This record gives sequence, C-alpha cells and structure tokens, in this order.
Amino acid sequence: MNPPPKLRVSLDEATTTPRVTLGGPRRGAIQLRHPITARLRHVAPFRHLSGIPSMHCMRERGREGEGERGGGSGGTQPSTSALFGELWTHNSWSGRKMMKFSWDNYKRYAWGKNELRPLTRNGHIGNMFGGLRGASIIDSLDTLYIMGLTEEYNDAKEWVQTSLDLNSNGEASLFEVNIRYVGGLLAAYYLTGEEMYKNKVLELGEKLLPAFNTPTGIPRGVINLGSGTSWSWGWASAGSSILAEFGTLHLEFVHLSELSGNPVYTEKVMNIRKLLNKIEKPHGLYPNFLSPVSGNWVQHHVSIGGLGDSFYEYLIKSYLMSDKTDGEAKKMYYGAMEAIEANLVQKSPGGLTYMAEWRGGILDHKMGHLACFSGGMIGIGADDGAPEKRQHFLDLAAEITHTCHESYTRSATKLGPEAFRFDGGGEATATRLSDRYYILRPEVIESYMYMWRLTHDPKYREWGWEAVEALEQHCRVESGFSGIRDVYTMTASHDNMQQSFFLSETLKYLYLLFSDDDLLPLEDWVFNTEAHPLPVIRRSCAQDEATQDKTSSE
Ligand code: DMJ
Repeated sequence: MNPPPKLRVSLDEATTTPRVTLGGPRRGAIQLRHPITARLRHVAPFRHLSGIPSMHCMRERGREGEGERGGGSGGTQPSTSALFGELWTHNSWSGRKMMKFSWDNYKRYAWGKNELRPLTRNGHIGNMFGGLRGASIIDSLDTLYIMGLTEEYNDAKEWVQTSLDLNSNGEASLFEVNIRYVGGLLAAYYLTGEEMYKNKVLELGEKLLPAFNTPTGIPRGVINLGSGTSWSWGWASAGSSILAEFGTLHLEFVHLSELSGNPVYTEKVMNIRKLLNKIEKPHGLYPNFLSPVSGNWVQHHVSIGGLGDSFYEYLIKSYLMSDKTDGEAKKMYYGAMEAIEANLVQKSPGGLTYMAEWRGGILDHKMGHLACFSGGMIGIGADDGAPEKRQHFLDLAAEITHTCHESYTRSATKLGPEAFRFDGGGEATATRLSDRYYILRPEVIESYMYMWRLTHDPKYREWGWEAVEALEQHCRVESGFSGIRDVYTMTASHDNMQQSFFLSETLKYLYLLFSDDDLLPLEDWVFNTEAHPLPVIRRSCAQDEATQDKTSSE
C-alpha cells in the first residue's frame, strides 16, 4: 500500500473524532481524545492490591505535574507537527493499520507460534523461550489494547486464556521470558484488570525463581522451565552471567511481589542490586560479564549497547517506578552516568556525540543500534539529576538521539544499521558488511518518543514519520513486515522475520509518538525494556486510599 502524500488530511476532518469528557463534576475534569485513555480511567484493577494505587489516584497525581514540561500535548507545537499527529491518529493510513496488518498476518500464518515468517508465510518458534509459545501474542496484548483494536485484543486474550501453556520443559532465556512474557502479562493485567493475566504471570514468575539458586544469587542466563536447572550461555566467557540480563529483572520482579504479596521476588533483585553496588568497578564502570559463582567481573568490556544496555535503563526506571523513593537505584544510575560520560561519551570530528564501547581502557568507536535507547533514557533521567546538570542531561539526550537519527539518514533506505562506527573516515555508518542489517528494532524510535514527550520539539515527530515511510517502503512485504539485510541498498533483501518486539515496541512507540501525552503518561507509567507499561507504585497514595477506605467504612 502506498502512503498518501504527507499532509493530505484536513484538520477539520481530523478533529471530528468524538471527544470523551472524563471525571464528571470532579475537580480538574479533563477532555481526552483517546477512548482507551478513557477506559483506562474507569478500570481500577489496583483497588484490589496492596501498595498500588487506583487509577484515579494515579491520574490525580499525574495532573499535579502538568505544565512543568511545556504544557502537555497541546503546548506550543507548530501546526505541521499537529498535522503529523492527526494524520497518524485519524487518517486511514494510521499506526493502528500498521499494527493490524502485522497482527492479521501473524494470526493467519503463524498463530500460536512465536514469530511470523512473512515471506514463507509460516511460524517461527526458535529456542529463546523454553518451549513457551505465542511470544507475538503476549508482546501484542497491550499494543492492541491501547490502540483500541478490540477484536484483535479479544482473540489474543482468548489465546492466553485457553492455549498459553506454562508447563513447558525447555531451555529458556531468563531475560527474554522476563521482559516479554512476564512484562507482557503484567502490563495486560494492569491495563485491563483481568485476573486471568495475574494468575498466569504469578505461575510463570514462580518457575523463574530456581535460576537464582547460585552461590551469589546472581542468576544464570538459561533456565529449564520444567526442572528449574539453570546454566550459563555457552558463548559467555567462563560461565559468566550477562549484565544486561541479570540487571533487567527489577521492574517486573518488584511487581510480582506487589501482586503476589510475596517479597521473594523483590528480595532476589535487591540482592543483585546490592552486589553490584558493593563490588569494585573499574573507573566506576559496570563490565558486561560477571561470575555467578564468585561475584567478580569476568572481563572488562563495557557497553551501553548489547550486553549492558537495559541494566542502566532499569536503574533509572526502578527509581521512577518507585515514585522516586528508591534512593539506591537513583545513586547508582547517576554514578554510572558520571562514569559513562567520563569514559565512553565521545564527539566525532563531524560534531556527532556518541557512546563508544570500552575494552579494558581501550575505546572501540562503535555504537550499536541497541545503544540508541540511551537518548530516551538520559532524557527521562534529566529532571532528577543534580540541578546544575539537568539541562546538560537533556542536551546530551538530544545529541545522542540526533546521532542515531543520522545513522538512519545516512543510509539509502533511511533505516539504521545494526551498528555504526566513527573511525576509518566514516561517521554514523556501518563499515562492516555484517553490521548493515535492520531487524525492525525499536531503539531509535523509542528515543524519538521520549524526546517528543519531554521537549515537544516537532523534529522528533518528523523523524518518526521518516521511519514510518521507510518501514512501509522497505520492510512491508505482502504478508507482514520483515527485517532487511542491508540498509545501504535499495534492492531489498528481506530476512523473513517479523520480530515480536516490532509489535510490542516499534509500533507502540510510534503510536505513542503521535498520540497525546495523556495516553500512558510518563508520570504514571514506566515502560519495561520490551515497552510493556507498568504503573508507578505510589506508596503515599496507597496509604491515603487505605485511610479513605477505612474512614468511609466507619
Ligand atoms: C528487545 O527485546 C528489547 O528492547 C531488549 O532490551 C533489547 N532488544 C530488543 C529490541 O531490539
């Protein structure tokens, strides 16, 4: 399908969507355009839970901060940017349509399998999820729900209810099962209030616990979901565990404790945190490999991209998800940022800021696509840094996001390579054949979404729109979306894989980029590393509510 010319839709046409007035006579009632936001405000799964506020409570608190960052979604955005948003949300060529197309093809050709192979029109199972099936379904639940794709969401829900079999006996990546299955089921529960998701996720959570039975409590990377036996990846040096894997459990595990009332999940991740906090760090940096037996670093390779990435993300997000009460996470995050700035952040001769990798003190001037999430991460962490560093962090976030955008604009397809370099004469381009592929990854678009929400600079929506056009032109095939093997050539060679994170992350972040800020406001929700939204845990609000409930029942 060819996209229409960019600005064809008229504002009149675009603004005919019915508006929903929420809150009735309550003080501060606001108008929202997105029906799912409306539904979210009426669903309050939180009321049954200890320690988690009702949605009402979240929303009231969310509004307290309104205006601090430039006045919400209306703000001062220029009309072109508003048009991009209107186009996206209301025109026939919309984000929902992209999601529906991906979903329909998955459903038709790969239902119940983990991913769709869109060229051969069949399903892919792979070996990451230990025999668990339906990764694309679990990863899509919340995206379908927030997009209002009701029929599709209901099909997904029914599959989870009737066919998600957690009694598998295969070898799973603890990290992947956690971020996709645990994260996806938690988000589905929090958005919809369906007890079924809660029961499933608690059953799954329990199966992951044996992975922590190591001398240090640092889990190994692979676990057999049936027997509970765990071991390290064969490729990880000297039986080590990977920082980005054992450091990316915190958000989900804290919520597992919240939902189950069982502190064991929080204890497991706090133990990891403590060890990392205490251990000596070279130049304040966190290397990527650690022994689960001795608790020592195995080698000194540091990266904000693959192997390290989401560990840093989960530090700042743990702090935000705790309603800014988790001081240890905050301290560790800003400490890590200081070390990263001192050792890894570089400026190219052409003026591009990037994050190099560090190998025992030697810099490798390479940045992976994965590392491009860091623009958004540094952005959301800017406000809580030292007062004199806030603007600096926001500037750094914008510079990194700009560099990642450059990695897209410097390719023929306007999609970015898996890794780009700043040596050998080139800047922000892949120099090795093996780095030229794009597998529908979200990180660059993720940073656009956060930077849009934080600054309302219209360039982020324009960049997002460029990505939409490039995806449509180069990755859409007859039966789904596919990764491509070389972003520098216009003759597409497709890799025949529609990754589940395309449905969970890439399309969701694009949708949020072009939606109003009050759809999953950042004050109330934290996205796990697979873009599954988890609510901020408001301790004080929960106490207020408990007191209110007590008073009203007296
Ligand atoms: C996703 O599964 C997650 O974002 C993870 O943190 C990194 N890799 C993919 C997407 O690129």
